[in-house]
Amino acid sequence: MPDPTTIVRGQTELRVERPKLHKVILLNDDFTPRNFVVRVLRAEFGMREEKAAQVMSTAHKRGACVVGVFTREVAETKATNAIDLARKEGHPLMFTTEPEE
Ligand code: TYC
Repeated sequence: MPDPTTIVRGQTELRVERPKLHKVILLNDDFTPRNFVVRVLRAEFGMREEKAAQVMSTAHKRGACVVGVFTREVAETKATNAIDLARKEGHPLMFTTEPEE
């Protein structure tokens, strides 16, 4: 956990901490079409075609790939939205989130 910082403004002391960041991880499966994975990465994570294809390919080969790092709420929302997109199209694609060390 990062050290808290104290900010002093006149009579007021504020203790601020950087929020802990969380990784969104894309998991491989044997069924979701590659081009659909790329489409989800573009739609939900704002990736360009080339980057999305790279991330998809890494997950395909290694079993998983970090998609991005966000505050906890943003990471969870993005993972949930991406899973929902896949379910709507009948694909088992999965994303997980975990705190960064
Ligand atoms: N392995 C899938 C296939 O061969 C493609 C795929 C890649 C699925 C990455 C999920 O995270 C994934 N159709």
